[in-house]
Amino acid sequence: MIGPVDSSQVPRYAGPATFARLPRLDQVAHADVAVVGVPFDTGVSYRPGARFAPSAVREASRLLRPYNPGLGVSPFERVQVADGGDIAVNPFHIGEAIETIEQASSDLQADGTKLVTIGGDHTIALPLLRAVSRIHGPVALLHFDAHLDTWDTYFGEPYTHGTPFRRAVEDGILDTEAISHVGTRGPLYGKKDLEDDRRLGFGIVTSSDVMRRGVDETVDALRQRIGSRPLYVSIDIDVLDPAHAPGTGTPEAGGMTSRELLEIIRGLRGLNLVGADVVEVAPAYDHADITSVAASHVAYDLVSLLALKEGL
Ligand SMILES: [Mn+2]
Repeated sequence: MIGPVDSSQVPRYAGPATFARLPRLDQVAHADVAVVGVPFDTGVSYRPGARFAPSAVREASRLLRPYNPGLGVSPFERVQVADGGDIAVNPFHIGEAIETIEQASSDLQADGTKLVTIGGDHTIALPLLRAVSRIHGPVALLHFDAHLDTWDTYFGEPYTHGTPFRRAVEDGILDTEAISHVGTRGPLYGKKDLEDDRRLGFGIVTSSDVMRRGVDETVDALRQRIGSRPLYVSIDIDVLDPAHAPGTGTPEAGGMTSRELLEIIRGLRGLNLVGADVVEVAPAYDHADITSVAASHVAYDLVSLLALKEGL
Protein backbone atom coordinates (compact mmCIF):
# COMPACT_ATOMS: atom_id res chain seq x y z
CA MET A 1 0.00 0.00 0.00
CA ILE A 2 1.39 3.39 -0.94
CA GLY A 3 0.25 5.96 1.61
CA PRO A 4 0.34 9.73 1.75
CA VAL A 5 3.56 11.75 1.79
CA ASP A 6 5.09 11.52 5.29
CA SER A 7 4.41 14.89 6.88
CA SER A 8 7.17 14.37 9.44
CA GLN A 9 9.60 14.43 6.50
CA VAL A 10 7.97 16.85 4.06
CA PRO A 11 5.90 19.67 5.59
CA ARG A 12 2.22 19.64 4.70
CA TYR A 13 2.39 22.87 2.76
CA ALA A 14 5.19 21.63 0.48
CA GLY A 15 4.94 19.67 -2.73
CA PRO A 16 2.11 19.14 -5.19
CA ALA A 17 -1.45 19.00 -3.85
CA THR A 18 -3.00 15.62 -4.39
CA PHE A 19 -6.00 14.75 -2.20
CA ALA A 20 -4.70 14.17 1.35
CA ARG A 21 -1.17 14.06 -0.17
CA LEU A 22 -1.93 10.61 -1.54
CA PRO A 23 -0.19 9.10 -4.58
CA ARG A 24 -1.59 9.75 -8.01
CA LEU A 25 -3.56 6.95 -9.60
CA ASP A 26 -0.77 6.42 -12.17
CA GLN A 27 1.69 5.82 -9.31
CA VAL A 28 -0.16 2.76 -7.97
CA ALA A 29 -0.90 -0.58 -9.61
CA HIS A 30 -4.53 -0.55 -8.46
CA ALA A 31 -6.63 1.73 -6.31
CA ASP A 32 -9.50 0.45 -4.19
CA VAL A 33 -10.74 4.00 -3.81
CA ALA A 34 -9.92 7.02 -5.98
CA VAL A 35 -10.70 10.67 -5.42
CA VAL A 36 -11.44 12.33 -8.75
CA GLY A 37 -12.16 15.93 -9.69
CA VAL A 38 -14.71 17.15 -12.21
CA PRO A 39 -14.05 20.86 -12.77
CA PHE A 40 -17.31 21.71 -14.50
CA ASP A 41 -19.80 24.48 -13.64
CA THR A 42 -21.62 25.19 -16.88
CA GLY A 43 -24.88 23.92 -15.34
CA VAL A 44 -25.21 26.55 -12.60
CA SER A 45 -28.24 28.82 -12.31
CA TYR A 46 -26.75 31.50 -10.05
CA ARG A 47 -23.17 32.05 -8.90
CA PRO A 48 -20.57 30.23 -11.04
CA GLY A 49 -17.17 29.06 -9.81
CA ALA A 50 -17.42 25.38 -8.83
CA ARG A 51 -14.96 24.56 -11.62
CA PHE A 52 -12.28 25.71 -9.19
CA ALA A 53 -13.38 23.30 -6.44
CA PRO A 54 -11.22 20.25 -7.21
CA SER A 55 -7.97 22.20 -6.92
CA ALA A 56 -9.23 24.16 -3.86
CA VAL A 57 -10.38 21.01 -2.05
CA ARG A 58 -7.05 19.31 -2.78
CA GLU A 59 -5.23 22.31 -1.29
CA ALA A 60 -7.51 22.24 1.78
CA SER A 61 -6.94 18.48 2.13
CA ARG A 62 -3.23 18.92 2.89
CA LEU A 63 -4.07 18.95 6.58
CA LEU A 64 -5.97 15.65 6.63
CA ARG A 65 -4.13 13.17 8.81
CA PRO A 66 -4.00 9.41 8.27
CA TYR A 67 -6.11 8.23 11.25
CA ASN A 68 -9.85 8.97 11.34
CA PRO A 69 -10.97 8.84 14.98
CA GLY A 70 -14.61 9.54 14.02
CA LEU A 71 -14.76 6.17 12.28
CA GLY A 72 -11.87 4.44 14.04
CA VAL A 73 -9.98 3.65 10.84
CA SER A 74 -6.73 4.44 9.05
CA PRO A 75 -8.27 4.48 5.59
CA PHE A 76 -5.01 4.74 3.65
CA GLU A 77 -3.53 1.73 5.44
CA ARG A 78 -6.66 -0.37 5.08
CA VAL A 79 -7.03 0.05 1.31
CA GLN A 80 -5.14 1.70 -1.51
CA VAL A 81 -6.48 5.21 -2.01
CA ALA A 82 -5.19 7.43 -4.82
CA ASP A 83 -5.90 10.75 -6.47
CA GLY A 84 -7.33 10.12 -9.92
CA GLY A 85 -6.78 13.68 -11.14
CA ASP A 86 -9.45 15.62 -12.97
CA ILE A 87 -11.82 14.48 -15.69
CA ALA A 88 -11.30 17.05 -18.46
CA VAL A 89 -14.69 18.14 -19.76
CA ASN A 90 -15.90 20.59 -22.38
CA PRO A 91 -16.98 23.78 -20.56
CA PHE A 92 -18.98 24.97 -23.58
CA HIS A 93 -21.24 21.93 -24.15
CA ILE A 94 -23.23 20.41 -21.30
CA GLY A 95 -24.38 17.39 -23.31
CA GLU A 96 -20.87 16.47 -24.34
CA ALA A 97 -19.60 17.06 -20.79
CA ILE A 98 -22.21 14.67 -19.39
CA GLU A 99 -21.14 11.96 -21.84
CA THR A 100 -17.46 12.51 -21.05
CA ILE A 101 -18.07 12.26 -17.30
CA GLU A 102 -20.09 9.05 -17.61
CA GLN A 103 -17.48 7.38 -19.80
CA ALA A 104 -14.47 8.55 -17.80
CA SER A 105 -15.97 7.54 -14.45
CA SER A 106 -16.98 4.16 -15.91
CA ASP A 107 -13.41 3.63 -17.12
CA LEU A 108 -12.03 4.55 -13.68
CA GLN A 109 -14.35 1.99 -12.05
CA ALA A 110 -13.61 -0.75 -14.59
CA ASP A 111 -11.36 -2.77 -12.26
CA GLY A 112 -13.47 -2.30 -9.16
CA THR A 113 -12.20 1.10 -8.00
CA LYS A 114 -14.78 3.05 -5.98
CA LEU A 115 -14.94 6.79 -6.61
CA VAL A 116 -15.37 9.82 -4.42
CA THR A 117 -15.83 12.65 -6.91
CA ILE A 118 -15.24 16.33 -6.19
CA GLY A 119 -17.37 18.60 -8.40
CA GLY A 120 -18.14 20.68 -10.16
CA ASP A 121 -21.73 21.72 -10.00
CA HIS A 122 -24.54 19.24 -9.30
CA THR A 123 -25.12 18.51 -13.00
CA ILE A 124 -22.31 15.96 -12.72
CA ALA A 125 -24.28 13.70 -10.37
CA LEU A 126 -26.39 12.45 -13.30
CA PRO A 127 -23.54 10.97 -15.37
CA LEU A 128 -21.87 9.71 -12.17
CA LEU A 129 -25.08 7.89 -11.23
CA ARG A 130 -25.41 6.53 -14.76
CA ALA A 131 -21.89 5.08 -14.52
CA VAL A 132 -22.50 3.59 -11.05
CA SER A 133 -25.81 2.04 -12.14
CA ARG A 134 -24.10 0.34 -15.10
CA ILE A 135 -22.23 -1.70 -12.48
CA HIS A 136 -24.75 -2.02 -9.64
CA GLY A 137 -28.14 -1.51 -11.28
CA PRO A 138 -30.55 1.02 -9.75
CA VAL A 139 -29.03 2.44 -6.56
CA ALA A 140 -30.39 3.91 -3.35
CA LEU A 141 -29.61 7.62 -3.08
CA LEU A 142 -28.91 9.89 -0.16
CA HIS A 143 -28.92 13.43 -1.46
CA PHE A 144 -27.66 16.07 0.97
CA ASP A 145 -28.66 19.50 -0.33
CA ALA A 146 -30.49 22.70 0.53
CA HIS A 147 -32.45 22.15 -2.67
CA LEU A 148 -34.49 19.37 -4.23
CA ASP A 149 -32.65 19.34 -7.59
CA THR A 150 -35.65 17.57 -9.09
CA TRP A 151 -36.91 20.46 -11.20
CA ASP A 152 -37.80 19.68 -14.81
CA THR A 153 -36.04 22.36 -16.87
CA TYR A 154 -34.46 25.81 -16.64
CA PHE A 155 -34.89 28.07 -19.66
CA GLY A 156 -36.09 24.95 -21.42
CA GLU A 157 -32.86 23.07 -20.68
CA PRO A 158 -33.14 19.58 -19.15
CA TYR A 159 -29.51 19.22 -18.02
CA THR A 160 -28.62 21.73 -15.29
CA HIS A 161 -27.50 21.63 -11.67
CA GLY A 162 -31.13 21.88 -10.55
CA THR A 163 -32.43 18.88 -12.51
CA PRO A 164 -30.10 15.85 -12.18
CA PHE A 165 -32.29 13.76 -9.88
CA ARG A 166 -35.45 14.08 -11.95
CA ARG A 167 -33.45 12.92 -14.97
CA ALA A 168 -32.01 10.07 -12.88
CA VAL A 169 -35.49 8.86 -11.86
CA GLU A 170 -36.63 9.11 -15.50
CA ASP A 171 -33.58 7.05 -16.50
CA GLY A 172 -34.59 4.28 -14.07
CA ILE A 173 -31.14 4.31 -12.48
CA LEU A 174 -32.38 4.98 -8.92
CA ASP A 175 -34.07 2.49 -6.63
CA THR A 176 -37.06 4.69 -5.87
CA GLU A 177 -37.91 2.67 -2.75
CA ALA A 178 -34.86 4.26 -1.11
CA ILE A 179 -34.18 7.80 -2.29
CA SER A 180 -34.06 10.70 0.16
CA HIS A 181 -33.12 14.33 0.34
CA VAL A 182 -31.48 15.46 3.55
CA GLY A 183 -31.08 19.07 4.70
CA THR A 184 -33.65 20.62 2.37
CA ARG A 185 -34.77 24.16 3.18
CA GLY A 186 -35.44 27.56 1.72
CA PRO A 187 -38.14 29.04 -0.50
CA LEU A 188 -39.50 27.10 -3.47
CA TYR A 189 -41.28 28.19 -6.64
CA GLY A 190 -44.49 26.66 -5.32
CA LYS A 191 -46.08 23.79 -3.41
CA LYS A 192 -46.04 21.82 -6.66
CA ASP A 193 -42.25 21.46 -6.37
CA LEU A 194 -42.80 19.26 -3.30
CA GLU A 195 -45.71 17.35 -4.87
CA ASP A 196 -43.66 16.59 -8.00
CA ASP A 197 -40.73 15.53 -5.87
CA ARG A 198 -42.89 13.18 -3.80
CA ARG A 199 -44.35 11.68 -6.98
CA LEU A 200 -40.82 10.84 -8.13
CA GLY A 201 -40.45 8.84 -4.91
CA PHE A 202 -38.23 11.02 -2.75
CA GLY A 203 -38.44 11.17 1.00
CA ILE A 204 -37.43 14.46 2.61
CA VAL A 205 -35.58 15.03 5.86
CA THR A 206 -35.45 18.80 6.11
CA SER A 207 -32.75 20.82 7.78
CA SER A 208 -35.25 21.57 10.57
CA ASP A 209 -36.03 17.85 10.94
CA VAL A 210 -32.34 17.16 11.52
CA MET A 211 -32.25 19.87 14.20
CA ARG A 212 -35.44 18.64 15.95
CA ARG A 213 -34.75 14.88 15.77
CA GLY A 214 -31.00 15.03 16.17
CA VAL A 215 -28.34 13.08 14.37
CA ASP A 216 -29.01 9.61 15.82
CA GLU A 217 -32.72 9.52 15.04
CA THR A 218 -32.06 10.94 11.57
CA VAL A 219 -29.47 8.26 10.87
CA ASP A 220 -31.73 5.47 12.14
CA ALA A 221 -34.55 6.52 9.81
CA LEU A 222 -32.23 6.80 6.80
CA ARG A 223 -30.57 3.45 7.47
CA GLN A 224 -33.93 1.67 7.73
CA ARG A 225 -34.97 2.95 4.33
CA ILE A 226 -31.69 2.03 2.65
CA GLY A 227 -31.15 -1.44 4.13
CA SER A 228 -28.60 -3.47 2.17
CA ARG A 229 -29.19 -1.76 -1.18
CA PRO A 230 -26.21 -0.38 -3.10
CA LEU A 231 -26.04 3.24 -1.94
CA TYR A 232 -24.80 6.37 -3.67
CA VAL A 233 -24.28 9.52 -1.59
CA SER A 234 -24.39 12.92 -3.28
CA ILE A 235 -23.45 15.87 -1.10
CA ASP A 236 -24.12 19.42 -2.25
CA ILE A 237 -22.02 21.51 0.10
CA ASP A 238 -24.87 24.03 0.29
CA VAL A 239 -26.56 21.55 2.63
CA LEU A 240 -24.38 23.32 5.18
CA ASP A 241 -25.42 26.69 6.53
CA PRO A 242 -23.66 29.59 4.78
CA ALA A 243 -21.80 30.08 8.08
CA HIS A 244 -20.20 26.68 7.46
CA ALA A 245 -20.00 26.88 3.66
CA PRO A 246 -20.10 30.43 2.31
CA GLY A 247 -18.32 29.43 -0.88
CA THR A 248 -21.16 27.95 -2.87
CA GLY A 249 -23.38 28.97 -5.75
CA THR A 250 -26.87 29.08 -4.23
CA PRO A 251 -26.61 29.64 -0.46
CA GLU A 252 -29.67 29.32 1.80
CA ALA A 253 -29.94 30.29 5.47
CA GLY A 254 -30.86 27.76 8.13
CA GLY A 255 -28.60 24.89 7.15
CA MET A 256 -26.82 22.12 8.99
CA THR A 257 -23.49 22.52 10.72
CA SER A 258 -20.45 20.74 9.35
CA ARG A 259 -20.41 18.76 12.63
CA GLU A 260 -23.96 17.49 12.00
CA LEU A 261 -23.15 16.55 8.41
CA LEU A 262 -19.98 14.67 9.36
CA GLU A 263 -21.81 12.81 12.12
CA ILE A 264 -24.63 11.77 9.78
CA ILE A 265 -22.07 10.52 7.23
CA ARG A 266 -20.31 8.52 9.96
CA GLY A 267 -23.70 7.05 10.84
CA LEU A 268 -23.76 5.39 7.40
CA ARG A 269 -21.03 2.97 8.47
CA GLY A 270 -21.81 -0.61 7.44
CA LEU A 271 -24.12 0.33 4.59
CA ASN A 272 -23.36 -0.83 1.05
CA LEU A 273 -21.81 2.42 -0.19
CA VAL A 274 -20.75 2.19 -3.84
CA GLY A 275 -19.81 5.78 -4.65
CA ALA A 276 -20.16 9.40 -3.62
CA ASP A 277 -19.68 12.97 -4.72
CA VAL A 278 -19.17 16.34 -3.05
CA VAL A 279 -20.28 19.19 -5.27
CA GLU A 280 -20.99 22.92 -5.50
CA VAL A 281 -17.95 24.25 -3.68
CA ALA A 282 -17.28 27.66 -5.27
CA PRO A 283 -14.10 28.85 -3.55
CA ALA A 284 -14.16 32.44 -4.79
CA TYR A 285 -17.08 33.40 -2.49
CA ASP A 286 -15.17 32.28 0.57
CA HIS A 287 -12.72 34.44 2.48
CA ALA A 288 -11.01 31.72 4.53
CA ASP A 289 -11.27 28.35 2.71
CA ILE A 290 -14.09 27.42 5.12
CA THR A 291 -16.02 25.61 2.41
CA SER A 292 -13.05 23.78 0.91
CA VAL A 293 -11.93 22.63 4.36
CA ALA A 294 -15.44 21.33 5.09
CA ALA A 295 -15.57 19.57 1.71
CA SER A 296 -12.16 17.99 2.26
CA HIS A 297 -13.30 16.54 5.59
CA VAL A 298 -16.57 15.32 4.09
CA ALA A 299 -14.62 13.60 1.30
CA TYR A 300 -12.23 12.10 3.86
CA ASP A 301 -15.12 10.56 5.80
CA LEU A 302 -16.63 9.20 2.58
CA VAL A 303 -13.25 7.68 1.65
CA SER A 304 -13.07 6.23 5.18
CA LEU A 305 -16.53 4.63 4.83
CA LEU A 306 -15.44 3.03 1.57
CA ALA A 307 -12.17 1.88 3.14
CA LEU A 308 -14.09 0.22 5.98
CA LYS A 309 -16.32 -1.55 3.48
CA GLU A 310 -13.68 -2.53 0.90
CA GLY A 311 -10.88 -3.49 3.27
CA LEU A 312 -10.72 -6.93 4.83
MN1 LIG B 1 -27.61 20.63 -5.56
